[in-house]
Amino acid sequence: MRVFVKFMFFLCLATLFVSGCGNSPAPSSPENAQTSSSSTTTSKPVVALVMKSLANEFFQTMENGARAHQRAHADEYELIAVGTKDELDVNKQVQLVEQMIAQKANAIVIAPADSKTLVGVCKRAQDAGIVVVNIDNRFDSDALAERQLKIPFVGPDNRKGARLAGEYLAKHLHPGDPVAIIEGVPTTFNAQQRKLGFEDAMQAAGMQIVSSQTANWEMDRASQVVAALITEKPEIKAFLCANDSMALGAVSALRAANRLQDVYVVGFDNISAVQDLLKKGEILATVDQHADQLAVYGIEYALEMIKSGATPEDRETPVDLITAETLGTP
Ligand code: ALL
Repeated sequence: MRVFVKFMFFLCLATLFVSGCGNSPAPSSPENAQTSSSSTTTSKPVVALVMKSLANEFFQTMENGARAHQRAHADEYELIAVGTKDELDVNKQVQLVEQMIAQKANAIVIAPADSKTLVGVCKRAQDAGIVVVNIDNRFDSDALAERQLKIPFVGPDNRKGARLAGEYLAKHLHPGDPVAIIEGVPTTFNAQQRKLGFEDAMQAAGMQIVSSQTANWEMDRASQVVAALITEKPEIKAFLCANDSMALGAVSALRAANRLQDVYVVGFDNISAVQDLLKKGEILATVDQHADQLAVYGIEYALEMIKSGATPEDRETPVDLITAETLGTP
């Protein structure tokens, strides 16, 4: 029976590429399910990687890393990789998890767009016998406890990562200098932690945080927020951005205001789009959280859990400071 269900599942996925299937999303849209598979009938476990905005290079890198891992372990599992169109589409992510439950994936590896909202649907997945692994952005511990849920987390210490970038920035500033924080989506644990890490570093070095505002992880929003701030508070000496998309937005606003030479920007993620700017000194630092490996660690956990039935401990993944020096720029 199970083999038949899996057969129907893959048949359905194959059909997607030709005609669409039920109310599943259309092929080649960001949220579309694309399976890395060499056969259509299999008894291999199916792992679903559920990401956030595929418009963000961070998640494209994550997906590429996961696909490369699947190709190297093609005899061990099948991979479905899905994501949303933009950073705030939490409901779409809930639907994607529901879709993976309906398709009877064996495991769901999820980077939640919101630390609380996704907990309910992940509980439904677990109740349906699906292994769930939380990567990148940690679920809210109270929301998990309320539902008596145990889901292992695989991801970095975001506070530590942000502190690294803040400490490096502090060496380029003078005590008392005014700085601003550009936050990610405030309902995500990693955005909250990065804000705390930036604050730790700025307070320790005696800087003055004159503003802390969200730009929801998004480049365009960050550009607007920074443009407004630099007009309102032209004395700001640095913007600490909780991801690189927002650091890129900050740079574009500062360039437009002709302030790029005298205001520092730091980011988080080490996406390739910031590399040139780091080398040119337009972004001072970022933090590599190894997007290509993050999902891979989660997938390995999921495969282990499918085999053993046990829930492993949380696993901390590395964060590294990236600057023009670490990139080898003279
Ligand atoms: C977080 C990631 C990245 C990313 C952001 C945008 O969960 O850790 O820093 O830029 O999501 O969705």
